[in-house]
Amino acid sequence: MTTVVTPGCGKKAEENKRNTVIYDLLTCDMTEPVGIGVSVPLFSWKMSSDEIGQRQTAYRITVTDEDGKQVWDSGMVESDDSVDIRYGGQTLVSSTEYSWQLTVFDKYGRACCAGSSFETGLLEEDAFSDAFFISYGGGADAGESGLPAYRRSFTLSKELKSAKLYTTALGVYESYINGARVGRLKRDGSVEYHELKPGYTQTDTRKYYNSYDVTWMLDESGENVLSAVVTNGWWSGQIVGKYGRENAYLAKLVLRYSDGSTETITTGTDWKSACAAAVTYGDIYNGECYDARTDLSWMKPGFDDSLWGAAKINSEFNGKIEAWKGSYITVRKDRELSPVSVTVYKGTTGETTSAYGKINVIASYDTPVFELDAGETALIDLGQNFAGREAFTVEGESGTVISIRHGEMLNDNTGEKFRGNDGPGGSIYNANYRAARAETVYTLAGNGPESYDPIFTFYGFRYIEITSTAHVKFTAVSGMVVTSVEKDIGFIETSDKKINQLFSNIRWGQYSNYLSVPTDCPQRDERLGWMADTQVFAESGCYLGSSKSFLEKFLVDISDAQGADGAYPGVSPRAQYGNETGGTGWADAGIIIPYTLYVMYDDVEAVKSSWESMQKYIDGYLGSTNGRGPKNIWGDWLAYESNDSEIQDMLAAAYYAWDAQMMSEMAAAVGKVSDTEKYKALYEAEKQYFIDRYVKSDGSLRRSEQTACLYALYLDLLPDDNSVKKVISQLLTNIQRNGNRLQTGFLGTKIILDTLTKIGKNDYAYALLLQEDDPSWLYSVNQGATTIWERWNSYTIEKGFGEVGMNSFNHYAYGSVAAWIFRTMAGIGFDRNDPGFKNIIISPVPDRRIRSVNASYDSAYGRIISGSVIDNDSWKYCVTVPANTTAILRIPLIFGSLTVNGKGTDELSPDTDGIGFDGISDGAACFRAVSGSFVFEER
Ligand code: RAM
Repeated sequence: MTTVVTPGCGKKAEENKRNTVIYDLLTCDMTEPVGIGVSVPLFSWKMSSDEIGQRQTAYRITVTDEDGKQVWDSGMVESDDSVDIRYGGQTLVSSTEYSWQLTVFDKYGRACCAGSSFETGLLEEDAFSDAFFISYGGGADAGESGLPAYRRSFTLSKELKSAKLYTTALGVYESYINGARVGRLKRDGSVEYHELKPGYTQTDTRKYYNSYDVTWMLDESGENVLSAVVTNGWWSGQIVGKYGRENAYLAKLVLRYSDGSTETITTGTDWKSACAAAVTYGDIYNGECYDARTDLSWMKPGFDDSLWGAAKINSEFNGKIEAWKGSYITVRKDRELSPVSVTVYKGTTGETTSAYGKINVIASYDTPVFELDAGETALIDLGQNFAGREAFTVEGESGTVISIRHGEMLNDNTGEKFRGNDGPGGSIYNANYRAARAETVYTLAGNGPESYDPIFTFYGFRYIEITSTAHVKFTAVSGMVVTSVEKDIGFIETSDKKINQLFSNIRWGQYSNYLSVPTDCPQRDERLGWMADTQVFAESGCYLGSSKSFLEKFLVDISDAQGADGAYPGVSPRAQYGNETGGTGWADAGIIIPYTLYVMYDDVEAVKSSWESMQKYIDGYLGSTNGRGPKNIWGDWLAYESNDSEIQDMLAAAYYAWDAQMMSEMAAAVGKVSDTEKYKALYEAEKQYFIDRYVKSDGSLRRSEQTACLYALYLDLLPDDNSVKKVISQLLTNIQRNGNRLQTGFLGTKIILDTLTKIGKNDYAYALLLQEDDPSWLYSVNQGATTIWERWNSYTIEKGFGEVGMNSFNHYAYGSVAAWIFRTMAGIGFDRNDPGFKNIIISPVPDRRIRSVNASYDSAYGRIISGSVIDNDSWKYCVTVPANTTAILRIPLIFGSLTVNGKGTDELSPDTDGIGFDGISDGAACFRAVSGSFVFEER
């Protein structure tokens, strides 16, 4: 059922002339999900209106099943809640499509209706008790080079009503029906494919299954074939330390016939297997090999599989199999990349003992239509660093092998070795991938143009280099962006091109690193759920792209990875580095992420579901440290200043205090009164612990590194105003001494601009943001970055490449600045006391160097829009507060006079203008507003 939006339905339709609509109906944070695994779905929606002060006064939800039978009527609920409303009806039945109808009553009591749907997955605990993971069982084909394929042929015996397919694997898999890749048929007729299934979860603990309605894919009149191919993925690949021995597939196909009968096909020894796949190798780190000459008739009906052996049962996995959770990994078609240049080269010139020389260019093209001979290399620049894969169309003789290498950067100049180059100037640099081979190898079928893209792997790259064993002609090449970020929700454009580039770099960092789990980087032999990277970026991620269900899923990974002592590891799911647990700033992600979801999306459910795990960490693990807090492992990672044990001790106490503060707020949000007090007291105790050890008798801090000062100020860990003044002066002196440059690593950078804003030093914040020397955000922009780098100077035009051991060009941690840009430059902030932007803190701070700023943010309650223009003698700031929300505004008084929607502040009437003046405080005019659009002008 489509999300139909009918303003003013029912009796009162006539009256509702105003433009009030209900939109974005979500079930469990997804639009019309198929295969939800919960018995209590959550419903959300948004309201938009051009009427001042429009809001929801009540709602009513009814849910009906496939037969039109009502299974829930919430009745009229007087409430302005529209996020995560819990289902309260009859027990839901597996594999059933439900539709829900929503009536929202506005401030006049007028009705506004909309509808949506969801489909349940397999809700029974033992849903897969009759299905088994199957692996290759051996047989006559054992010498073949293809990966094992699995097939099961069946004939529909009666008229089909529906066919639902539930599948998962040990390894990354694809299912096919009659040769076609299984996907979700959308209402517009397009097919949505889910990539890299079943995604990354704690390898031994949990697998998610995918649900598809495949009725449309089956042939009712004859034989059908369900088949699958499974690759290493996050099961037997190096990324999980080669955990699993054999890859395996699991499926359950539920066929419902029109006569009411049901038939179920499940994986077991009645399935056939053979080394028959065209994919000969598939691995996350290393890439994919594909032989297009492979006869794939086995995927289709009519194939005689009598020579195939029986599949064997694989019992390596003893964890849980659950319905898919989180956002899907998909190809962002709206972000498909076309090459910006194609260069063909042959060999090198000018090689010396100290330099690789330069590539010897023989042709260049501005479209991806080109020919290539053996011995030549085509270098393609996709113009943007990203995670995903290439797609291409090629013609050539059967058996010709093309190999594709990937890189984020090009070697520079004449390939001087002392600059860190790993090849001739102009060729791909990928020494920073370390042990990840990251290569596509494709063998041509040779029967006319053939198209291909490797779907069992992903690369982090901007450039590809193609070589071929014989003459080939390419007619298309593109970059396919693979990500868990389903849609962008926050936008900013300013008059400053470099800031815009920075912003774009951060967004691409999110696409690239929100991929099944939040990763550190998408290219080298790592790509892991590093927890500090995740926590420092989480708020920015929630501003930029839809992150709620993605991070909620990660919370499951986090608690699966948690140790028996309550310590969270440095990476979740636990893989390589999994034994480094309880590290300051890394382990604390277990509390910071639920908190971030709570403040950004009003996600109380995330708090509730993580509560036990969070308590295990704070009460259990941290509680046993006698007040010192988490362990010193990485500290303020990659800081330019000292990151010694005393600094790390200070950070440990600060994070412990912060954890307590967040727990206290979250306890209040879920109605745990005694816990609220308990954690408040814990915060105070930790504050005292910090003061006793790190604040000197004159009030200053024992250490004046930026990160030490920042945490003390940000978390209010200082004893009195005098001490605050002293530490502010230590911080500012440090920044000045360093020429207005930050010296912070991952942990300090997250809070540096927010802290400067908090202490009223926005001039310093802007100075750091607009700084162009090393280290600074714009420094890497000036070095040509299209994503955020692991180090501020991962590459410099002056000196070349940074230390190869740890030098990612797509590491989003320093992108944590996006949250400050939204909050301060655009003025769109959440209110900790009424989170999820239900009440919005609008507090823009302009800087004359950035003439205009235009931003919007699709919050959980609707779209907030802000725009501003400043020049020498005037400033104009416009903001839209969405329906069913309120706002507190602080408008800095920069010029003499201020008007609001053309009126003086004293002429405003909250009733008619939707905004009331609250007076002046600290140089800003303060207001309270209901929904509406407001224009502030100063001259
Ligand atoms: C690196 C990762 C990550 C960081 C850890 C400590 O290997 O890339 O960014 O969190 O180290």
